[in-house]
Amino acid sequence: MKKSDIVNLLLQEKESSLPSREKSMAFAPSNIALCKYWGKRDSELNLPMTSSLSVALPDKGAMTTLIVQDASSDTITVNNQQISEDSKFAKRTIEYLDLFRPQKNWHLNIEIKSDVPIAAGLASSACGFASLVSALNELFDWKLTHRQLSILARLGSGSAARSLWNGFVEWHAGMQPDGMDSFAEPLDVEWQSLCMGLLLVSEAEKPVSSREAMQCTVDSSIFYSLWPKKVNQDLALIKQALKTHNFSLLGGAAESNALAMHATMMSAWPPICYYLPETIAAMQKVWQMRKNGVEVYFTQDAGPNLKLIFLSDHKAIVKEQFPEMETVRLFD
Ligand code: 2P0
Repeated sequence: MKKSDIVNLLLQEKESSLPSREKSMAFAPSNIALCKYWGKRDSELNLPMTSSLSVALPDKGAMTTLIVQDASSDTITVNNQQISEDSKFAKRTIEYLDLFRPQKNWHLNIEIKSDVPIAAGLASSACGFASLVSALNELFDWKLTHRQLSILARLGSGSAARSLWNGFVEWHAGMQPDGMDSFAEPLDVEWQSLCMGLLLVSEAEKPVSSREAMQCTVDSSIFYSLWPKKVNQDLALIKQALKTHNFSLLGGAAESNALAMHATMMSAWPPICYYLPETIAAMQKVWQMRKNGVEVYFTQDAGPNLKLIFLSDHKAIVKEQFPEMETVRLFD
């Protein structure tokens, strides 16, 4: 099955394929997975091997503005800088837009304002595609549900399926070959005292994209066969922790899940290692703090940066240990 088949399925009942306005805009938050998405069962439709669970960063995301333009191609600007059509980022965006063009010669000016560095393991593609599909929904007045938008966002980037909501979100792996049961949903949980801190080790573009890293891991790591089992366990623990506000359970399961994901990468061939020396040093500091009775945990995505997880009572002491950390808002 192709991406275009899914788009046709979801948009077949829409009366007109032409946009109902000239301009639209939409914001989507980035999201940090507490239980990770790592590996696909279908790489055309970005169907995951397992479910995953994230928390949104409502102040870190992407605002996409779309303006219909009378031109021979699309133009893309990111934070007011025009992006070359030949760049990886532009190619991926244009290819995604091709799925929705009413006519071949129909083009857009796409302005993306992003609070997160592109491709540094801070979910820039998640908020990018989620805001893009939400802006398309406005432009064409499709009136799609968030669940349907989650499916369309997934076609751009898997983790984008989770970026349609604030708060905790679970992306169900689903089982159908067409992926119509692989969408995300918000969880009815709030946790005001839960804090997250971004520890930027490097903003440089990652040497291996998460897409390539995931594929290489699935194809070559002997440990990958254990990953679905690990996710099932961690997902259950994390959901229980959210329900009961059990912070030790949440932090432990999230940290262990991230470490296990990186272990599958290191056992891939060619090996994939997103750790920098500073990443390891920060991990050791976190472990030392826990030994000293300060409950702080970390999670790590496909990049060297860490996200620290702690409760508001410990904010001052964590900040003292990691002065360079940026605390991000999770809830209103
Ligand atoms: C996650 N990551 O759950 C995991 C953890 C990175 C590490 O989802 O190929 O950019 O576009 O579906 O979504 C990053 O992978 O990959 C990611 P594609 P995506 O957040």
